[in-house]
Amino acid sequence: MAYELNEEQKMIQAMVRDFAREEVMPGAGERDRKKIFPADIIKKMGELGLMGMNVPPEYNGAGVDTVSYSLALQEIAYACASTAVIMSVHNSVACGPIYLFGSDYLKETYLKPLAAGKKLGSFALTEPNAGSDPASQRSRAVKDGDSYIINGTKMFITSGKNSDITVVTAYTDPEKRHNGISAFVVEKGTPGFSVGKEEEKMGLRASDTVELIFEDCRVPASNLLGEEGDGFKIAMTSLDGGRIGIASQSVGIAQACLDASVNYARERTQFGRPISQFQAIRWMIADMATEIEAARLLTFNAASMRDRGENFSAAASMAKVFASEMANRVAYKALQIHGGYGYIKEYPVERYYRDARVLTIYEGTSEIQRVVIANHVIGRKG
Ligand code: COS
Repeated sequence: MAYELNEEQKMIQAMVRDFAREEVMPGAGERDRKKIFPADIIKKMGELGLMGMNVPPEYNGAGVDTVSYSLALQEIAYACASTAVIMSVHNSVACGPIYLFGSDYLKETYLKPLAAGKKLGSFALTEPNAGSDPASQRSRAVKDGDSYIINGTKMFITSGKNSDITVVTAYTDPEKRHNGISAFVVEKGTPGFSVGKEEEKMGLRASDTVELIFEDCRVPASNLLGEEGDGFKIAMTSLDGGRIGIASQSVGIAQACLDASVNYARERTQFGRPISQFQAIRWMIADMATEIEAARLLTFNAASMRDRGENFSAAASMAKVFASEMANRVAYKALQIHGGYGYIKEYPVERYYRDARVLTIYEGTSEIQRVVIANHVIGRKG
């Protein structure tokens, strides 16, 4: 690999690879078919330090860098993409904003159990009419004494049903548009906060995606993240990190597609020889391997920039758009190489193909990533 890992990064990669292949991979197909949330696996991941990877040890995190986080996510995604998205959302957009913007009180109360893996986190920004354009959200939070009263409906929330703590955005001052959105930490069980419809998805079926409903939900004013009006920037900053997570998930799924294809092509004999000896298959595999390597390097680049404290927004978008689209091309080829066997559930590529599809959609569509990249390269006004 062109990217040189240090000893700690190599150790984390090896540890997570062993865990993922021994404990996460075996049940992945069944969890997908039966929509079983991987609760026991998430618990073990907490014990291994995978649920607060970039959070310092003083808040129960592992305190490792973003490159290590990416390596770990790639390994989990290789084994089970559903488990990987739960891990990514928890680390990047639940622990992330509380660590970066939360008061000491919020860190003590919510970040510590999240980073220890004792509680699970989710992130509620999207609404039925506000996906790519989060500023068009309608949720409202009105100050009332020492509390805020939140009303609104959030949609497509990963882990919304199984999480204990949610970071939620709502307008405190709709007149101010971007600068009128605030972010709050809301606990499961808070009166007025309930889980609505659960979606029936094409892929990532072991991870729940739900509607969250806030009806006169009263949260203490101390659960405000940052200041009133910081919500949009908190969400955008968190999503920058989240996009490195999704790029890593994409690389993991694609690597699983490649390895499955190489194994299959060596075993499958047609016209008297293994199909791995036919140029049509060899070239597909060569392209898959090359694209995966390119995506991995873009992902490590964005992660390293974050670790060095540089502005990594555009780099994260580049990694996300390239890796997610790459994973779809690679999954398509993997299924093609498997022929009819790729289309049935006995082989895992059928699941990889379905799981890969959402990668170009969630945490910012490919179109949004190109907006971010173009703004960076050309400037907002050209
Ligand atoms: N980090 C910090 N601040 C950011 C930021 C970032 N990555 N991106 C934008 N901001 C700030 C801007 O600097 C601007 O601040 P000022 O008002 O102080 O100048 C403010 O946020 C508004 O930015 P902008 O005018 O660019 O906002 P737009 O509404 O035009 O949208 C995009 C910008 C499209 C990039 C943004 O809305 C986006 O990422 N949308 C996709 C959201 C998404 O990923 N949804 C998926 C569901 S969440 S799982």
